[in-house]
Amino acid sequence: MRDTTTLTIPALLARVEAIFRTAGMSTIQAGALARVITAGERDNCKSHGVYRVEGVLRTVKAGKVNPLAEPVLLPGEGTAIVRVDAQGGFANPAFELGVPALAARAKALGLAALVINDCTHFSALWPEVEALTDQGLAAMVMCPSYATVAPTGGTQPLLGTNPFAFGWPRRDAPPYVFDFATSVAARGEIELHRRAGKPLPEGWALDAAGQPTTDPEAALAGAMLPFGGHKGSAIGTMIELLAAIMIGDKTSPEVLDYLGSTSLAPFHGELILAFDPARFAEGRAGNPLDRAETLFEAIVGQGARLPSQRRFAARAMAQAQGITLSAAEVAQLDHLLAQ
Ligand code: NDP
Ligand code: PYC
Repeated sequence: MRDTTTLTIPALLARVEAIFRTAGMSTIQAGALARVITAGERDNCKSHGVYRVEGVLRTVKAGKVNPLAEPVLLPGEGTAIVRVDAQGGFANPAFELGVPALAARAKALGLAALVINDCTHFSALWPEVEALTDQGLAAMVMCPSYATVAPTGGTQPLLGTNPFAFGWPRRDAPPYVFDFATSVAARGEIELHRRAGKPLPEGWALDAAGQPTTDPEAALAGAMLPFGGHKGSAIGTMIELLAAIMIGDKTSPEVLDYLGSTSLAPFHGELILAFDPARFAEGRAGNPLDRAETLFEAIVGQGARLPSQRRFAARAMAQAQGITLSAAEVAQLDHLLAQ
């Protein structure tokens, strides 16, 4: 058996979409999911790449997501809030439906929000941020997940790994984008360590007895830790407040109660904020996009790298040479297609 297989980006997209269609998902759901998973592999973000296909199918089989859902746009005319009811389907097609209205509203008002309710969400947030930076907008995206992270000073899972992403548009360069879990690492990273039989770095997790552990199994059964101590703990809590409680959707503990397991993709809401930098700077000296370039140059000038630089380099490589999957990953995709 070959160790690796290299596929073009469209070939991987078609393969992932075919798996979802064979599992009974609609074109709207299957297409949006295949795009985000393929983008994860293309950008070498393995924690939200093809390994997530299995979890999606498990969640469909468990009846915890509607594979045929048709999201509904509730434009909220006259307000800054665009809402999409995902109708129990995945967040990604709901986002694709809502983003044109969000961008138009942000350009008209200076800032606007997209609220997505009643969705299953398992993906990286940077594709959503980039959909807005592509339109010249700055953006923030956040959502809860399920209770797997102990607040700083505590020992029991309560907060989610609650991802937070930010993007800033640039004229002649890929956007400035960061996207991370508010836990030390995404739960997907812990799972990938478990599969590879590798210990975790110290400081990532506690075991079920509340003691520090580097054993991925023990970490999955215990609690993950927030990044940056009390600071990450507070940001994770803010996400529970804004992207769960404020939008009338499930908090991470409520998601875990609803699913009864972290082996299924979490069901909750999502909050996306879009800003038009030009509108915020009206009447002030200096173009905000130009001033931002001065800041980025100063960062890079010190030898630091911008977030997403690694990802954009991986994307350029995949676009030129294709996406390389391990034999195990290919076998898994073949197996899931045949199911
Ligand atoms: P990482 O720690 O891998 O990366 C976080 C960010 O920091 C990336 O934007 C990365 O850019 C950047 N970065 C890393 N190293 C440097 C550096 N030396 N200098 C500057 N920037 C740097 O992310 P996580 O493991 O925390 O999260 C991974 C993914 O998991 C995210 O996409 C997140 O959305 C997703 N996630 C999704 C959840 C969900 O419920 N849907 C829950 C939790 C996480 P680069 O990529 O270029 O390295
Ligand atoms: O990697 O932490 C994670 C995660 C949780 C839900 C989706 N991804």
